[in-house]
Amino acid sequence: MGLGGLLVGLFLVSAVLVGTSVRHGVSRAEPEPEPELELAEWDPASGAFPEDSLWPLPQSLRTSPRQLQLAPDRFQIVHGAGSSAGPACALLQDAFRRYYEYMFGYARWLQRGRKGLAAKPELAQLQVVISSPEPGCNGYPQLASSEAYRLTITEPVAVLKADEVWGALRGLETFSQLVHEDDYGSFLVNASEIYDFPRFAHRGILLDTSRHYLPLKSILTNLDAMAFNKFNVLHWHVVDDQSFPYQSIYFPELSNKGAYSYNHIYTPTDVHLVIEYARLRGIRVIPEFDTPGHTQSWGQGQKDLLTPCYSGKQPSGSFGPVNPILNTTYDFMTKFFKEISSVFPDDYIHLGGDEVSFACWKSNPEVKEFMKKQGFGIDYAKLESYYIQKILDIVSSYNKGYVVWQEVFDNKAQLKPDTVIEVWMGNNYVQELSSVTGAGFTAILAAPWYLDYISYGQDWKKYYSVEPLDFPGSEKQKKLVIGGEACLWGEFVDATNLTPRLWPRASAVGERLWSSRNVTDLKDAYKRLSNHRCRMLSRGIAAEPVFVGYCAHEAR
Ligand code: CP6
Repeated sequence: MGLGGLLVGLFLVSAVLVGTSVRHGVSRAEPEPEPELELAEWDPASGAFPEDSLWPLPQSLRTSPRQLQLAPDRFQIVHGAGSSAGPACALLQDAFRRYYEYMFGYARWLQRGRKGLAAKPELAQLQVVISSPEPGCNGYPQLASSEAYRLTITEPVAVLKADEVWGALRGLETFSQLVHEDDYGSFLVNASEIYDFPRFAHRGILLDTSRHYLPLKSILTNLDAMAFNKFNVLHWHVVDDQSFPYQSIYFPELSNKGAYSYNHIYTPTDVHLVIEYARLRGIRVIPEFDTPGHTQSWGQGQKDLLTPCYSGKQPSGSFGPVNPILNTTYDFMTKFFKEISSVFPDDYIHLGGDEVSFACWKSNPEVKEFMKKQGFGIDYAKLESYYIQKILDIVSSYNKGYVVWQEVFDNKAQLKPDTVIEVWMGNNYVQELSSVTGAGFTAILAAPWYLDYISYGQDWKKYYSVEPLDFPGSEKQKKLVIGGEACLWGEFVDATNLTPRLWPRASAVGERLWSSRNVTDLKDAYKRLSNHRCRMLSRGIAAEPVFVGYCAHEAR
């Protein structure tokens, strides 16, 4: 973050809309006994509620009117007694430093020499306690990771308890959202008790780096914004028809020929950087290598990979999807996915499988011959399934799970029961969720959240009002929906408009996937989202306005 970002960060949460709305009913999913905290009703005369800028709203939240003051030059975030993590945990040390900066910015310099604190009790420390020894600080977040945390803010110390470091990261974000600066430059936090955990385990953002190349910086900035919104999966749609920016170690010709230029690539170093930056924020990176369709760029650097299309008896000179009838195709894919499986540490790879056009396969006499031999008749969906099943077998031999777009399920491919189906077609997604989970498969919902679509007005409300489990099905089926993704396809998006197009509209999806099902009040959400957007702005994220209004920090 630049100097400007830090300076505006100082004046952050004085951006409050006066609290006229009713306080939120928050769920109490909490199994443990309530701690002893004096919790009076909030006094509306005092202005804003402390939770007025929380986003996404925690599962359980109790705040008291009792305000504690933080002195930037004394306040510390430290490892608490009994924590399985200590100062050797680089992930937490880095997070402590980051969140200190978000809360105080340059205040620690400006406040040197300030007189002692006013009559308010001081909060001296935030102690972070990790209870489980696994996965430690060097592991990667996974689908089954715990992101739960408990945050107890009382004087003289606040305690943040989490099973795993991932929960501590989420709790640090929440703590930083509760600390606000008053009109006199004091940093205050209300005594509070929060117990929080995500409603869905998979909360993703799809970025498309093929239609337009996204500089590394854009990707990293977006990872910051994801952490501010408690997203935990970057679905990296890295290659597609238009370009192949992934620099392969085994097959360098793919990007040499298929990238927009020699510079429009992600080197192995770049890829590692993205993965590590994401890990430090508790974000998984799931790469998508979409085949057999959407592969025009692959054909540039890998001879005979694509199907030659015919016009009449002659090859037309154009190419179609990956050629599913050649052994060389599978030799290539075996090596290629071996590399991908070792470069990307996540347990899952996205294998695409969407929008396969059969026209070219139909035109090719050798493909026709193959269809006959296999007994597929004229059902090209069978040929697609034949191809996909071979790819799935290759990838599972590397001990990876896989995500595929819904057509792979719709075409009735033989799928392993642990296949994850991503539902993207907008017309019938409610029924599709029923069918996918009815067949026992795990599902991710993307269909209602295509954020590359824009329209006049506050379309965040439309994204916010989606209820992912509102489909006909049993409790068992509902449990199979592991989450959702906000997709930002890249046809009309590059580094100039990526951030404002995503944020804060994706924040609406973030809260839907994190918070309790009953958090649906648009008026309350509007107030919190507007404040949250100002906070993102002050942290260096060029999030667009929710609607008319202002941010307090921008006038300083
Ligand atoms: N690219 C790829 C796309 C889309 C898909 N796959 C897409 C299709 C329709 C809409 C938006 C995006 N641009 N590879 C479908 C998953 Cl409306």
